Amino acid sequence: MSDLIQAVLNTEEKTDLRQFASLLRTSDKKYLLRNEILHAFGEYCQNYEKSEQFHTSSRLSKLIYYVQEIILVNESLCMIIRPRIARQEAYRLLEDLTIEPITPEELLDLRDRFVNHYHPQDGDIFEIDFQPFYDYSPTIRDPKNIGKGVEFLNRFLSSKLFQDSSQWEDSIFNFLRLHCYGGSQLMINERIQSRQQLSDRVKQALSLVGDQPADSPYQTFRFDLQNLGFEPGWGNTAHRVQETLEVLDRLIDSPDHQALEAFISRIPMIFKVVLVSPHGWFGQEGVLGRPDTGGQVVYILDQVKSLEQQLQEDLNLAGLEVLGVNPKVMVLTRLIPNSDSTLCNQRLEKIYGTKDAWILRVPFREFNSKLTQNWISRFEIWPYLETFALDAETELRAEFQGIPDLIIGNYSDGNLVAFLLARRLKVTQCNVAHALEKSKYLFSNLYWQDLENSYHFSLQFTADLIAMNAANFIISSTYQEIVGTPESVGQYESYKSFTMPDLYHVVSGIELFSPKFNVVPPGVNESVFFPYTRQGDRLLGDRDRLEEMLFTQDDPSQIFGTLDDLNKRPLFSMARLDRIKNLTGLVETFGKSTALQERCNLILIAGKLRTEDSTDSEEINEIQKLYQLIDQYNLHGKIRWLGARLSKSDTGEVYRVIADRQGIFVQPALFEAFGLTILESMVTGLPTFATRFGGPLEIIQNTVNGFYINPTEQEEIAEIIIEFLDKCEQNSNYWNEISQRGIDRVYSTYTWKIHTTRLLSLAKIYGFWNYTSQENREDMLRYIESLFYLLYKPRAQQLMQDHLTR
Ligand code: UDP
Ligand code: LCN
Repeated sequence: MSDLIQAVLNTEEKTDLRQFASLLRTSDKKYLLRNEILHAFGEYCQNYEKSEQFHTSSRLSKLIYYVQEIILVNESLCMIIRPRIARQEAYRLLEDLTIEPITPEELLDLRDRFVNHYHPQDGDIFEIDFQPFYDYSPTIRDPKNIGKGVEFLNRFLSSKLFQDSSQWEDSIFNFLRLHCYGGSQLMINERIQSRQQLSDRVKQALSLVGDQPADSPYQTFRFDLQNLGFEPGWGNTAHRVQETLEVLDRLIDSPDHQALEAFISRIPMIFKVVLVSPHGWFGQEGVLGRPDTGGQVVYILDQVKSLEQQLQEDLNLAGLEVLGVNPKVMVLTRLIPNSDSTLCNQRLEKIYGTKDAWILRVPFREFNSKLTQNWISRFEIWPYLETFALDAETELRAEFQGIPDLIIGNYSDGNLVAFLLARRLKVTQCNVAHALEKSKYLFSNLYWQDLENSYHFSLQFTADLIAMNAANFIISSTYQEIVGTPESVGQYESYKSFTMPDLYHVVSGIELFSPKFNVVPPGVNESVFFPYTRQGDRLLGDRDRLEEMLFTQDDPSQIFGTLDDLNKRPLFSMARLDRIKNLTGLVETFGKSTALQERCNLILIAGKLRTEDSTDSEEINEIQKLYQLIDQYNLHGKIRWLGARLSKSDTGEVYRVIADRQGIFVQPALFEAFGLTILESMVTGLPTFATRFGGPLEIIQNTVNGFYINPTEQEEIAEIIIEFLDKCEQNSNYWNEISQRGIDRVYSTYTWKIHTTRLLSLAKIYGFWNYTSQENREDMLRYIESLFYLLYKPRAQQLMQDHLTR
């Protein structure tokens, strides 16, 4: 990148750079983000009457395109440049146009200085640096391959392992001996004593099963195989056993990484899984749409069902029915004694549609009953998590009659608890972020001290660093969740280097090129959310009831507004009433556009209608703002706002009722980590307009199967929707085309079957590599523990003291 700067300095564009820099120096803004920089450059081009070609294609414009931030301190102008994904460089530009590189450490100091928290006279600040722990582990080279960790790891480690055939055969032999379930040995027994013997016996077993009819059940030749040294786990029929043995035979003779993956994926290694999600209202009914309870709950409940099914299928295929082996899945959450008519005060709740999957609720210890008896915001729960993990361990051991094989953490708090549990139980830890708050709140780290009372980011970001580094593998819903896009920084990427002034500097918080990252997007519950055209699967009674509720029913207790003209096209949105969901922005967009009001009715399902019914400050603010906007733009007669909490099946039907009227779905969030509502509306067949900031950018292919909108450009949103409506008028099939392509997109790419097959295969392969490569993570885990005990815990205890005095 310094080449690009140099290129600017070597041409007459140098004068432009000087003028642009001096313009910035005279402005009031001293910290500019990318949008503001682009905007300022646009203004510069206009004021200096620069050509369009200069604005968009000059060397300077290219340089500006890569600048993420500009910080003005005294006379120097610091540019933070992101020349490509997952890479950051910083330079200081002096008035005489001298350019100097800035080291990451200097940059952190500079940021501290910017907020007046730089005190070198008091000594150095604590630096967190994870890089040394990653220096000896393999890393991906090409940023394109970030998020495809397991493929890389397989290829890399296989080639190392296969170099020495005896070491390789030892590894697979020892690994096969490990497996047992409830005291019964699986895969191979003590009749096979060495790797040489394994190779011979595989050939004998192959000839034995080769003599059986392909579909003969495993039971019929089980004991013959046992005599040769083979226990259950190879397959449920002669054909399946033969296939598995053949893969192993090939692996022993001429190993290759694909065969290895195929073989490991067949070994029954996972029977009991825990999913951790402590903070929210976690239940199956009456919880969605509450503050802190949205997509994460939907994601986990759907994932559990699919996971149990997939585990059962895998175990049956492996032939474990003979041992009566069944999988068990537990969702670990907090028990909330004052549960506001939900089941969140019940210790165990069976998950519908499963055989043996449960919600296990463990209460926070009663430190301050005013708090721990009630729901408390996710930003306040940090002091309770360590004891929660300890209590949960006892309960999980009792429920499983042993320990789980895999622990999946969810969100910052669940990932921290997953780390504590996995460390104690020595079990594989998988992380799912859902949404990392750091990038959601602008300058959340730089001004953490001002935000601490409301958000306690010092605890959350420390917990994130601990959990993401400790995890054996991380699954993300999108690529950009890890490393962003060419224009924007990824959620994990934002942990790479940052300052928490006066607390610590993170010099290297996470290795983004680590193979621990894997993109595994979620799916959508296909029995609830399905195309509106599948009339036979819809219940007429529900349809009519919900149609009335959406458009005409008079029930002020949960519905606000009446519609003057029922024939207008419904413009629908549904979300929790968080600031970031920006439903108020959508109302404002609608309010400002008379053209939209002439053609559409706005239908919202969101939060609550009355501030007195909410205890969440963001929700209260949003409720007030919504009413204020409705009055300001006089939207009476044009908007319906439902503060109702619908059952899941009703939610599915609501989208379809909107689609019956050829409506559209708009998701206007300022940032959306993934966005399950987008999958739901698309699979229903609703043309979907969703924020371009976050996951929707990967889900939707713009103008093919949906549309991007920029939530900060309200006029433009209205224009995009109106253009769509115009096209629908010109071409009566246009709505159907977009609708069908949205449906196809979800079925081809976002299903739970794809998700869980991948997840289980990852869990097995990471388990295998952790065992065989004997990767020594203990040094990193000890470092992580010291962060937990010396940094996190004292701060959590301090917060607890604050709670006790409230
Ligand atoms: N949801 C709901 N009722 C509401 C609001 C949301 O049932 O009032 C559901 C919605 O159908 C979706 C989930 O909650 O399944 C929201 O997930 P998403 O990923 O869109 O956003 P999150 O709330 O997790 O940020
Ligand atoms: C949290 C979010 O904010 C959403 O964007 C995701 O879709 C949801 O979790 C499920 O991962």
